[in-house]
Amino acid sequence: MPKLSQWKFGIDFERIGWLTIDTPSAPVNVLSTTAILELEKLVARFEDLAASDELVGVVLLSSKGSGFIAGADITEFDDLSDPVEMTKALRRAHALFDRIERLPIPFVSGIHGFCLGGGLELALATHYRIAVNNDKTRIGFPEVKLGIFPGFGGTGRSMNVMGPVPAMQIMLTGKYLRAGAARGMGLVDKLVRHRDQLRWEARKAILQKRKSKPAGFTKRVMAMGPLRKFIADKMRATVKKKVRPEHYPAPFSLIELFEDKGNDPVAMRAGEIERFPKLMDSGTAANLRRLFFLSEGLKKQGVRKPPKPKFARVHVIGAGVMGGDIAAWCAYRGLAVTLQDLDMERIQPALDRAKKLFKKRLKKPIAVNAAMARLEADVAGKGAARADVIIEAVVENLEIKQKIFAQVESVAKPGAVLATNTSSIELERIAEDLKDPSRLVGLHFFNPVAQLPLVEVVRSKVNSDLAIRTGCSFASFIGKSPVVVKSAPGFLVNRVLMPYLLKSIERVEAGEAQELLDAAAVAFGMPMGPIELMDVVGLDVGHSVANELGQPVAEDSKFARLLAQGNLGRKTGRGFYRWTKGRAEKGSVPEHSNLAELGRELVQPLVDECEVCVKEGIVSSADMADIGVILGTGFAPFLGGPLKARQDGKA
Ligand code: 3H9
Repeated sequence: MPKLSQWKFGIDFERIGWLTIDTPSAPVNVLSTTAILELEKLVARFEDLAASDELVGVVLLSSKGSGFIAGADITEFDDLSDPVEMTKALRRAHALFDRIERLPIPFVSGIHGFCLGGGLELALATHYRIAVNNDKTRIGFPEVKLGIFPGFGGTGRSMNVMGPVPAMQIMLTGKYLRAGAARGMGLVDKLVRHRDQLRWEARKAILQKRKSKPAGFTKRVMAMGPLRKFIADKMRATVKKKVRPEHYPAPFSLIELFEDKGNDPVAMRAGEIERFPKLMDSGTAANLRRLFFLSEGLKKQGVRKPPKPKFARVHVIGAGVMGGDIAAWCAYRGLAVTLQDLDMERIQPALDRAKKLFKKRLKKPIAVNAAMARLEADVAGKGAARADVIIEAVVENLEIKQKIFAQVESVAKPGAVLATNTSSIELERIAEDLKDPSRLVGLHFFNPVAQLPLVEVVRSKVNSDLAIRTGCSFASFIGKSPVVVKSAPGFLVNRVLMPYLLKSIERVEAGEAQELLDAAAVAFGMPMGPIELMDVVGLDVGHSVANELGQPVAEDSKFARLLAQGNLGRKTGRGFYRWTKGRAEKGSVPEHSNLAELGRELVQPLVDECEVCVKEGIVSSADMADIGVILGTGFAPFLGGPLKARQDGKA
């Protein structure tokens, strides 16, 4: 046997070979260059052993609890961006995966946990796939989120077993499938209940020489003849609603490849090698990779040393939009939540909204009911004494907040997190009357809570490092991304957003068409234009944040008039735009020679303010500003964030 650092291999008395991947000193398995080189040697050995009848089949498993394989090793991608080197590496990996597919003995993959990207591509090159049917299994192609598409033959192979349309859908969206769905779509051949059943089931599959079946004719026909062009056009139109080819070329390149070669899985694979290196070499891919690692870094801000905090119960005070939605989100994520307000009339709308969220996300009535059972109305506030985390989200009034925390502190468990969702009051003042002010942190969520991933964890002059870390741990625990910010007006996101929104509104007041400015910001890469965004945020909210930042709205402005008339934006059906069914009614966009350049001009105040925030220590680094602003505002991820964009001369 060759010397192995990434794999383990042994043959049992039935001549079945057991191959285990175990990436050294890493929490997840990845297909690094070394792993691929070692696998080449292993496969050569399998070929010899199969020829001499010493091996009747191979089972591929993972030794890690986290899952099967999380894909190719992204840390190597910067070194692989040279197109010539990349092409060589791809050819080599393709040749290896083809040899695996051609082995004369059955090769079976046993999948648990994450099976992603290159990991799924390797599993697809094997002859039969068994997956554990539990909540942890996630199977998919996240490559588009890294600015590329599957490059180890996954395009053609997934189309072969799933049919071209479902395969394209999972590659274009990067969505992960659970085991049941993957089985239903043909990506997986067999399900088992527990991880320890994988070996037995794989053994049976080898001895019975089971083989995955290609997708049936009705599925394959979708990629034949003129139908393929029609489907490619539809896919392009759908993707274009979300992203632009000049910003995110990967999904468009994949659709072109499908349009060109989608009727032939083998040609599709060859086409991958031609197109992939260009994508990998793009600024978009480099920036999205950087964001992946920055996001990974955010997870590390929590408590590192034992005892690690445990989160089972959350108590939320204030059942308004923010408090109610924070409570619903925590219940959705599996926590037991009590929601307190003055009476049931105030709590009921939050429970109704929570039910809508659970129905939309969880779908199955049993799961919806279970989530509803986890969310309890608590007028008396009894939940505070049992909670691991207590979040206050009442009106922005210092005295009320101080009173609440004085009460809460007297009943809270010693290690419980005390958090405020304030967006404008200094933490130091809220903590003034606390016996232990070092406990209070800010956990600033964004509206809509279910959609926006960022939580600003607010560091004051008095809170402890442990309180901050525990706040970060909690945010990560509920699936949000924590960014630590200094307690100062607007923290990071509102602070950088407001000058951009207000300057854009000034231009509208001076006579420029709001449709033009909004279209320009989108052409630059923002998810929505500034005027539309102000309507979505709400003019009342915008007004109060502007005041808090010392940038009050001029009294004789259109903004002030709309506000006085109660035209607060989307929520009232009228703001800068009229709104019907949640959509802004926009007029046509006036001609402009360079929309993206105009958009770039519009975002300057945001980028300038980011620089100031870094200088003033609102966030600890330019990287934190970039990831925070992307997560909080959707600022052009393909540009890597405002400061990276400026550094690259793009903003
Ligand atoms: C691909 O496969 C392309 C191919 O088609 C063709 C190529 C030519 N590489 O997030 P965690 C690290 S593209 C390198 O805390 P979790 C991660 O940085 C790849 N490192 O765990 C972290 O390191 P550290 C397609 C990786 O349970 C550690 O593992 N795959 C990779 O919260 C633990 O991670 C993806 O895009 C990787 N592929 O989440 C999946 N994956 O401890 C990317 C993880 O030093 N990975 N690491 O900070 C993920 O989305 C999450 O890590 C995962 C686990 C969901 C798997």
